[in-house]
Amino acid sequence: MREPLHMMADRKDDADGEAGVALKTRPKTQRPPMYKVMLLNDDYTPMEFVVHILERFFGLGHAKAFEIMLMVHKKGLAVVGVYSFEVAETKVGQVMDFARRHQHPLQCTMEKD
Ligand code: TYC
Repeated sequence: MREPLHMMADRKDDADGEAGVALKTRPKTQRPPMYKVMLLNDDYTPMEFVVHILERFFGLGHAKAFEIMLMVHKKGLAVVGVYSFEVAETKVGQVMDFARRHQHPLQCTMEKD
């Protein structure tokens, strides 16, 4: 049976017989913030082009890419992945560049998860 923390506070480390120092001091581990990358629907970008983008830049298989493209088409937008800031920024840049080079108005954005 463990005793309340306030009673253990002024005793020597192992007085409770648990040698529990490492477990009791639990420093807050900081995880980096994550970012959702989203595709937005529009009326002009061809469906196959969006599927190609999802395969090429997000590593999705064809079936999954098609499914997410359809979700964007129907709902207006969808999250296509969640990444660290730098990776998310790179993906957004790659998609926007590729769409612009092919003269499609496709929009890709990111926001904090
Ligand atoms: N709505 C487009 C069309 O009907 C297809 C589309 C899907 C466009 C997803 C953008 O992010 C998008 N051709």
